[in-house]
Formats: sequence, C-alpha cells, structure tokens
Amino acid sequence: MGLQVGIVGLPNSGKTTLFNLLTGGHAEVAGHPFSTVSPNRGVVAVPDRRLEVLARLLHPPQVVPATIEFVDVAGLVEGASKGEGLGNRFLSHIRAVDAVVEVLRFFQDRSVPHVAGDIDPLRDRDIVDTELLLADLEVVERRLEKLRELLRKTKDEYLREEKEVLEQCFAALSQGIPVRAVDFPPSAREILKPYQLITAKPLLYVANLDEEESSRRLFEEVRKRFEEEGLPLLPVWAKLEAELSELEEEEQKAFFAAFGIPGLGFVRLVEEAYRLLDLITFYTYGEKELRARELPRGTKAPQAAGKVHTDMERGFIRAEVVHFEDLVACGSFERARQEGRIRLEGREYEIQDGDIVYFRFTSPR
Ligand SMILES: Nc1nc2c(ncn2[C@@H]2O[C@H](COP(=O)(O)OP(=O)(O)OP(=O)(O)O)[C@@H](O)[C@H]2O)c(=O)[nH]1
Ligand SMILES: [Mg+2]
Repeated sequence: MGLQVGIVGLPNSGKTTLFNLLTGGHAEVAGHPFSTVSPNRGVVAVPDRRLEVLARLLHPPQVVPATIEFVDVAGLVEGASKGEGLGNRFLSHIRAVDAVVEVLRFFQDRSVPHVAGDIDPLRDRDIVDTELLLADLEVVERRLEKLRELLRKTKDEYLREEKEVLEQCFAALSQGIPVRAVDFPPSAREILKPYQLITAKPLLYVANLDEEESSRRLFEEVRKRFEEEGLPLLPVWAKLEAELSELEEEEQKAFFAAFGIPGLGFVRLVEEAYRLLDLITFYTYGEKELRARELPRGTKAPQAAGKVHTDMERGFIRAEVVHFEDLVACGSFERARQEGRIRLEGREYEIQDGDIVYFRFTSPR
C-alpha cells in the first residue's frame, strides 16, 4: 500500500480540478459549489527517474513504481461542523490518509462564485483550518466523555494515560492549535494513532493560481505570510496545467516558461509531500520484479523488510545493499559484486534514499 493524500478546501477552490490534474482523471468539475458529493479516489505512480534508469539497466520482468492515492472530498464551509453545507461527515473519508493537501483559491474568474464572496486565501485558510479543528474536537470530546465514564468504574493505567493525552489535545484544539503542533512524545503519538485526527497529519497548503498577474501578485503577498509562520505554500495552476497537459512535451515546456510555471504541478506536489513526510525511496529487486517503495527516513533494515512482507521482518538475517549511483557506475550487479560495492548490512543499518536492497531471511516453519 502506497501513500494516501486527502484534498480539502472550500467549495469551488479547485480541489477536483487539482485531483484530475494529479490523477489524469475526469472527475466532474463544475462552476457551482458542492459539485463533489461522494469522494473521488485515484491511484497514481510516483514519478521516479531512478526507477527508469534501473529498469533500462536490469531488464526486470516487471517494474513496479511507488504509488500515491489521492482522495478528493466535498467542499467544507464555515459552520460545516454544525451541519452547514454538506456538513463535515465526509471528512471520515480522509481520516485514514497520511497527509492532507489544503487547496486555497487564488484564481479570480468571476464566472466561478466564491462561497465567501471575494478572493481572500488567508481568510479561506482560517475557515477551513477551523472546521478541521472542530471536526477533531468532536472526536476528542466524544472519546473523553467515554473515558471519564470508564475511569469511574475501573483503574486502568493505559486509559488514564489516554485521557491525559486527549485532554492535552482538547486544550490545544480549543485554542486553535492543531494537534501536529503539540510537542507530544512518541508514546503519546502512538496513543493518538487510532483516532486518526486530521490536524495531527502533515498538512501542505496548495495555492491554486490562474495566469492573471493579479493572482501571481496575491500569491507573492500571501507566501510571505506563510514563510513568516514557517509553513510551505505550493503554487499550482490546476486548470491551466490540465489544459497544457494535452500538448506535446516541447510545446508544453514553452508554455510553462511563458507563464512562469516551475514544472509539472504533479511532480512538484509529490516532491513536496515526500519532503513534508520526510520519506525516502528505496528499491527491492528479485527474480520477479524491480520495485520502488517509500519509507520514513531513518527506518532500519528489518523494519524496511517488514514493508515487503511481515515474514521478512521476523526472519530477517541481513540486507544486501548497493546504492543506485554505485550500481549505475558499475553497470551491472556482477560488476558491482566484483568491485565490492554490494554491502552486507545487519539489523542496525538505516536504509538510505536510493538503496537497492535484497533481503535475506528465514521463512517461518
Ligand atoms: N480560471 C480558473 N478556474 C478554475 C481553476 N481551478 C478550478 N477552476 C474552476 O472552478 C470551478 C470549480 O472547480 P472544482 O475543481 O470543481 O472545485 P472544487 O473545489 O472541487 O469544488 P466542490 O467539489 O464543489 O467543493 C470549475 O468551474 C473549475 O473549472 C483555475 O485554476 N482557474
Ligand atoms: Mg470537487
């Protein structure tokens, strides 16, 4: 299972347009709010230059890229937690995602109404972020009530700890602080995991621009504000890029240059998501396939093996590792072996970005 990314934002901010751009899909977009009711889902391959190079070098029977699934949900509006618009129940579809993308409208286009009147991305961000906070607050409050009740009857250490952690969340959320900004120890994060709080997930703000100068100026202004807060804001031109994607590559490049678009929105967004989540890519190679996999930076070899198969983690013996650059420099596995570039690594080895790994393990009886 690859990464999952959820897309949120106000109605008519361009979520589905972005979703279609990212997935090459054709989900319905419309100039009226709430055009998306049931969520759109799409799985796409992570663009990976190294995987292409390796495929040409190794001629594996099958090449499997890492994947990302995007989930596009209905628009949130002010008061969604109280049932305004479509309410916030549909947020349950993004509770399981690894990261959230929040689309902010920067495109002007008067023919597309804005639910809050005018174009004001900072206000929009406040509205959406507040609704996400309130959605989490609901979950936390409900569980806290239950826990207080339980703790009146039993003295359970774990439940008591859980209550403490949730109370800290409650306090933060009530002050408008997302759970991701609370300085929790890893044990508390573990406790929180099953609640799948949206504000605990990494968040990437995406500015949806059009080709007008005014949209660009607004972006420069707002980006400054985000920078001051230490937050990333990624510019995309969802509609324009989708239109340009129909063109030949060369022609597309010329238009990108003319509009000052720094590259494919899809590629930039995936890169930014990997950075935000602090992920690396490693490769497994065997008789059947060459496969790219994403992995949190700092993961040790046995746990990385566990991503391939749980048996591989349990029966882990060692990892045979060659780095992408070394393998490409040698030109083949035989050559890499002769030159001593294939290393044997043990349980404490941290998998590095660009490692090609063959796991040795004992099968369970
Ligand atoms: N000019 C311009 N129009 C855009 C852009 N992005 C989206 N639109 C238009 O805005 C309207 C709404 O886009 P959608 O992608 O359906 O918006 P949404 O956020 O998914 O809306 P809901 O599903 O209703 O919440 C459509 O008419 C799009 O064509 C853009 O970058 N520029
Ligand atoms: Mg939509």
